[in-house]
Amino acid sequence: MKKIYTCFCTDIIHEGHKNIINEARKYGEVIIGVLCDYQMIRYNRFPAISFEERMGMVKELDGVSKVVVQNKIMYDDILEELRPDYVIHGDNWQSGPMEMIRRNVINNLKKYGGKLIEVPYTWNDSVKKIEDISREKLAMPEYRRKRLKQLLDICSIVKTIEAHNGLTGLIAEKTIVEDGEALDQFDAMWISSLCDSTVRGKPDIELVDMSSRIKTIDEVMDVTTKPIILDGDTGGLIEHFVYNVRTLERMGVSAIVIEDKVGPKKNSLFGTEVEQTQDSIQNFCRKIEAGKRSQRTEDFMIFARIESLILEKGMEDALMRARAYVEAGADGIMIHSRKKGPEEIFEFCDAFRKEDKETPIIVVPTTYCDTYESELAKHGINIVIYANQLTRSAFPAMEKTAEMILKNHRAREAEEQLISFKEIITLIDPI
Ligand code: SPV
Ligand code: MG
Repeated sequence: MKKIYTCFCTDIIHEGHKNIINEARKYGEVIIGVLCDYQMIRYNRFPAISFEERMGMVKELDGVSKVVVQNKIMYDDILEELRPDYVIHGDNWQSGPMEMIRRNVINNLKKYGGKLIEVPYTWNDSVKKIEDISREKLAMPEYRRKRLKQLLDICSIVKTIEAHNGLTGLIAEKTIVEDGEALDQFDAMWISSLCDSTVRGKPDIELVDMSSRIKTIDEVMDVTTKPIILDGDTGGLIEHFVYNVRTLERMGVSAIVIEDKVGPKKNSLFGTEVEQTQDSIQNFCRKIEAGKRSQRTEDFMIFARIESLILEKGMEDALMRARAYVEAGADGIMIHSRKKGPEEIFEFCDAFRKEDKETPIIVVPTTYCDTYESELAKHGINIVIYANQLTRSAFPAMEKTAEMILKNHRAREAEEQLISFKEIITLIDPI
């Protein structure tokens, strides 16, 4: 009996999958690989059901002889292990980022004389509806909210990018790259106070109020499924903070970061160039405690952001505050720095990790941008936030275009550096 293999990277079975199995059965016994969670979130989307449930779902299918775990998106290991006579796949991977995986399969099959069978990809209204419902489920508050905690369990470092409207949300949601060995995408989104203020032409001094910030979150949520971390500035008055925690939790936000400064705060990237006052440990702990008391689910997190290094108060102050904030119930510590190198961040993390192995550490490597994610992870950092790069790349591009049109008295010259609207709207899903 010949062996035929396919990998399922899905949390829902529709006629397309059944069609693959029916075709496969014509060639021999059907073995299905279920892609592990970590690889699934890099390659596709976050699974709406657990890995065990996905295994069970595939095991129940008619015509399947064996179900195995596929641990990597590339097929080298699994084909070496199983040596199937055939691999079967839909023909939808002949272009785009998945093409790299197809090439990998062909090369591996060549090694021992296996063959690739491609069947027409099943895409019709009913399959589209099932896929849409499955994706939309991920956008629902109860699914989205808990996803950050799930990601912290699965990923060595959760990659987070700033989004401040529907379009930047779509970029965060849909940008996917391949580097010849793997596919990659962002895990979560950061709603930055700096960018949310800047795109409105306002300073980052807690001037844009919570109602406006909530409108931004809603706009981003409307077109995305990835989890959201809100930059909550100082958190405001404790009496207001507790209400805002409830609202954010209900909306499906996963975490709020509050910084230990007295409002209205100024942006940390100004450091000591402007007058900024750090909150007392006691008062900030009361805010954390009140916020934690007010939330209603286990999913929502409050991260405490320490400004001691920004305000040049020293490492000991930062560590003392970290201890106190965790004690008060903070679910994570954001440590911020505006140094060009990561040394002081690493010093903090190494010292903190000696005492506390569990509490997530969050960093914002804007000034120390040379540092790779793998180095951050080595120092026990769990979440990296690229807090403003999308806004900073859009601004000079827009300014240059405006200048070109003014100088040339027409748009022809600017056209060279523009993409067509057709390309932009491919991001937008039709209903
Ligand atoms: C933000 O993105 O608004 C932040 C990070 O708070 S920073 O601008 O570096 O302070
Ligand atoms: Mg901010």
